[in-house]
Amino acid sequence: MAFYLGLDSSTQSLTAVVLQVDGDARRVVLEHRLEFDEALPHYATRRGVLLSDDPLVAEAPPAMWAEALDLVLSELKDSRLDLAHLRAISGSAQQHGSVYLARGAGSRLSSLDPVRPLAPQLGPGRDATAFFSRARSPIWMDASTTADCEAITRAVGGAQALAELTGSRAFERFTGPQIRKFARTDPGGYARTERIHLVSSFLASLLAGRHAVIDPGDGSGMNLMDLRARRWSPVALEATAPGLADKLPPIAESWTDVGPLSPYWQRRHGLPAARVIAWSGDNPCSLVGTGLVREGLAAISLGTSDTIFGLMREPRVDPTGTGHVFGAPTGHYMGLTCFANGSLARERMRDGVGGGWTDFSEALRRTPPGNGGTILLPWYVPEITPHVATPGPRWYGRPSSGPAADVRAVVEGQMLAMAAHSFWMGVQVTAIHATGGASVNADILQVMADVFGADVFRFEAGNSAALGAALRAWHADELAGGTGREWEDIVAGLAEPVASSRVRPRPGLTALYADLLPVRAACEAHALGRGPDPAPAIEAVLHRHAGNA
Ligand code: XUL
Repeated sequence: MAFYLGLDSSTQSLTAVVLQVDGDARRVVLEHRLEFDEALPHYATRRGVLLSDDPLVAEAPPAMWAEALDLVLSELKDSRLDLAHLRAISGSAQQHGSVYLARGAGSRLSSLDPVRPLAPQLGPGRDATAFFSRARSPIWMDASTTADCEAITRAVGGAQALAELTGSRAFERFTGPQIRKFARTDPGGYARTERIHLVSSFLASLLAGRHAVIDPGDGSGMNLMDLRARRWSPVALEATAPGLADKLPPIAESWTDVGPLSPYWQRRHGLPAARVIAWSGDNPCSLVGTGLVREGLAAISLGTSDTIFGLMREPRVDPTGTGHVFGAPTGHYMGLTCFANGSLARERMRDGVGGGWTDFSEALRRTPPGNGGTILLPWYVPEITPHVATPGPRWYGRPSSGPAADVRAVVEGQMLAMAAHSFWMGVQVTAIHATGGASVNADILQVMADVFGADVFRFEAGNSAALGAALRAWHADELAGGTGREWEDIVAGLAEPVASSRVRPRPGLTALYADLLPVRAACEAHALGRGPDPAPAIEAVLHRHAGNA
């Protein structure tokens, strides 16, 4: 019998999931969460983020993430599990955030004192040198690096060239632009930096007591990694900051054994010398934690923002520059596209039909698929995909017949947008795992199934990133032990959707939506000032599907 620990350091909390494996039997035996604001109020974060005068700046204290790790591992001791059986630990962390360790950090990592808690040891040392060369870490919500994005893009030869090289065009929250800003605005701090870690590799380093590697899953969120070669791109490094190659950890596969849990954790928390497996980003870990270990499966998360992601065997890059390609922890790739107008837009229409989700469902059932030719681009807030800076919904085709039709317009508008903006992944989707708040609504899932022409299953995601990390720890331990297991076997029975939740596509309606897709694309082009009035195209589709729409 063996235990595997998966941790997820997200924006607001640290979650632990313990997986018990006994032969072929596997089950989750512990789930535990610590909220940063509540458990560690002395860092004065709000939802895990430090207050800032500049609305574009978003930072968090790296010492808080370390202290949370110390607390959660001490709390594990209080569980009734016999952790002598703990074989391996891996983790997941919010992507893109960076941690700056000062000169001498490597030796301090290896000599942590088990008699004292961790956090005070990460302050200035006996010789008054700081452990961090920057006390506040920029995180994924930061949008303050537009000038750096532009400079990097220019130096690398344009947005398309950067996307082809690293998997994404330059994004403000990505680590390369953040490092460039730091080197530019605090050259002294940059010079004092021995190692720049991601949140994921920083926490793995604390556990192993030595600088850990960065895995390709999280490395691809930096605008610095050559996506295909899975190593740092000299061109991107050069475009970012001087001497950067010497400050970054090496990139190594996601199943890398970084070393045993360091003496600090063994002595302080009574843990065994378990393997520390490379950590990864939360999205790559969720890919495993939602069971998407083969091409053809996609996850759609319907939350504050809507996200679609799935595994890709080949690194195809989005030519429109809105999607991301990350490394997948399986050794493949993953595509991810994010839409800012998710639940807010749905709630707006729900309020129009009486304010309840039952009314929302009822409206979907009462209105015809295709919505009588009403097409909505639901850009109530600035949109990420496609890039829309000036918000405002754009209506096309025949006027909406009222609040119920508005409900259908928002759901169809969102599903058609997700289908349109995931074609670039080049994957024929046959099944979708739907997660997030709105995925409990079977009528929304029916539209999803009809638009994608794929079976849709509800997935109770819970702690999918932490579960993915625990499964990765198990996978890596099996590999290191020479046994090895197929990914399909690793996720079986754990990272699976609710079997009875299957929603099947209706072929006639899939044909209708297939015809509406280019029409919606024409509406989008028109709204962005790049195409003619789509009205004739909408009428033509209505005519063709007169019985359905
Ligand atoms: C992905 C991204 C977020 C963070 C959240 O590109 O920025 O999903 O990883 O933790």
